[in-house]
Amino acid sequence: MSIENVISSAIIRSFSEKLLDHLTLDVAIVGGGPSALVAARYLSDAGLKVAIFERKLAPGGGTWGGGMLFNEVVVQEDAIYLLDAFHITHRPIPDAPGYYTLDSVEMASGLIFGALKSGAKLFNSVSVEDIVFKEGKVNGLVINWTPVERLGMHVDPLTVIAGAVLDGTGHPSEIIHLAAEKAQIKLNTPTGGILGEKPMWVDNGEAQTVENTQEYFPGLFACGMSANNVAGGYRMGPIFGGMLLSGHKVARLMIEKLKK
Ligand code: 48F
Repeated sequence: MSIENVISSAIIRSFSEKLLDHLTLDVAIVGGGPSALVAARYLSDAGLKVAIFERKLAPGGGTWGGGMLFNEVVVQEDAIYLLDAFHITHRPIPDAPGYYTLDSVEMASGLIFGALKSGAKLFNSVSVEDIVFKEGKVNGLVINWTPVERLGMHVDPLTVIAGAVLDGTGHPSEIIHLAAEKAQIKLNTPTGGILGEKPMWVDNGEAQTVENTQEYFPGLFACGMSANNVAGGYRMGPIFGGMLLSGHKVARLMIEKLKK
């Protein structure tokens, strides 16, 4: 075989094997933002089969650009153990004890590397366009290539089946929206619906991101800004401790549920 076709066939075979091996999952994660990447790492460390489906070419979500494209972010003391676990460098802010700055690109790449090294698989440029909903339960995801979605091509999707689904889609809570609207389910919120994100209130938003991280319907969890949007939490801008802690919390909740 020519080297050209050695390369092509190796890529096609290797990708196909990876996808085939991940059509049935313990956890299907939608979105590769910071909270989801932390969750992916701890879910995989617990021996669960995990895949992340990320719409964009590069996972990392809202981490890359720091604050207003200044590529630094802030993390508070409570979450520093997670930065250490991913070997991400941080520096104390001299006049604000308990707060640290770090390079947002190192954070994004460190979280991605840590999640994948733990065994989670990433399918990028893949958009989740629907859920599999059978016998009153969320059973998996309906996926398609992002370029197909973006070009509005009339191409049918494929599916993956999962023991549980994690909505890590950030501010829009896309998967919980789909579930609430299309499957007409009642969510585990005071109204049974999505309450919607509130404006900026940094410390409150950080605390609520962790509090709001939970199972919103059997088999359907949310973390990060998605959880805040579902439960009506405040936004917080470029401080990321709450996101990291939310990812760790949701991993613990999902492990507990799936190992029962
Ligand atoms: O929004 P995002 O970074 O998720 P997060 O973990 O973190 C939020 C922070 O970045 C920031 C913040 C902190 O102060 O407020 O916003 O909650 O990443 C969400 C990822 O999900 C992908 C999207 O491209 C992004 O990378 N995503 C969204 N919808 C879909 C999706 C979908 N339907 N299918 C696949 N990926």
